[in-house]
Amino acid sequence: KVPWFPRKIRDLDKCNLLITKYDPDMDQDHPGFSDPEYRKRRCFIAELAANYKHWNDSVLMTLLLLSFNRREVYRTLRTIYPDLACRQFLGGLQQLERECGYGEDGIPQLREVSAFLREKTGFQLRPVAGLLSARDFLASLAFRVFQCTQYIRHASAPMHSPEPDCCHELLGHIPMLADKEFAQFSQEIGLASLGASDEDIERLSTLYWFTVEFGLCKQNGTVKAYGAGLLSSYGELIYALSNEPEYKPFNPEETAIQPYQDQTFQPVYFVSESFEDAKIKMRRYSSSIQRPFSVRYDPFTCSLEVL
Ligand code: H2B
Ligand code: FE
Repeated sequence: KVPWFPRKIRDLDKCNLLITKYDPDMDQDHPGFSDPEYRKRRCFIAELAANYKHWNDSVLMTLLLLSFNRREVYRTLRTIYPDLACRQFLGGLQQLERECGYGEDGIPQLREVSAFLREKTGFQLRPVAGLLSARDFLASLAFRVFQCTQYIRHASAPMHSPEPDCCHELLGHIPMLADKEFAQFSQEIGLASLGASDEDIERLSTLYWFTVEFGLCKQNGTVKAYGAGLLSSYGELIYALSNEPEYKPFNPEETAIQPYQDQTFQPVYFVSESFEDAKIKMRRYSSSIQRPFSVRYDPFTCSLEVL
């Protein structure tokens, strides 16, 4: 039996299964666990995301959040990007600095960032209250929708967050989603996930993890970072590009079954020759996933043709 999947962009309103194990109300190790003010503000932001509907984006806001640590996160990471980030990331970030209020003093608004992405690659943002199930998260990518958290990490731990937060999204993901080739790569992982078995979702999640989150790629003979988990973590970005961790060439069959870590740095990273190369390999892998139907995305109606 084929699991339910969204067929039109409006169906993403139903892709809202949250995984609460790392949120500040559930996880005793969360830096905000014993801060009632922080938890209260998080509830307020979570409610905005929960009430969001595709046809009514009036709550697509950001960071009303005045946070003390935002400046520190931005400044620290910004200094190491020129050496360690891939050129697509640097290009996207520069445009966001010019056009969307990115910077030490700016508070980018999600509505504006979403409009920016739409012009670049057709990606758009929708707010989400926290970590989403892999199936729901991947499904939205099929429609070029990126589920974006709106809250910020706790001020006591500016360099680390157990869950995705707006620093991770805005610094890690958004600049990459402004690149056409990368946007295509992301959407194709999403399309491959629709109606897939739980086992295939698990493998696609692992692929997502080692590419979109922790991927490295070769550029002009050196290795650079393109994964958002790296580009939003000062410590791991430096570690990943030091000579400590193991590197393996990106190869979907092997990458899909590599065990991974969400609590500490990765012991191994996968290096792609280029996005073009990663996309071709990923396509070959996706076409080997058994489904009793095939899907085609119609960009005019933002819906799927299921054949
Ligand atoms: N949910 C949210 N809100 N942001 C993410 O980056 C995210 C997610 N990543 N759910 C997903 C899971 C990823 O780890 C893969 C697809 O499992
Ligand atoms: Fe992420």
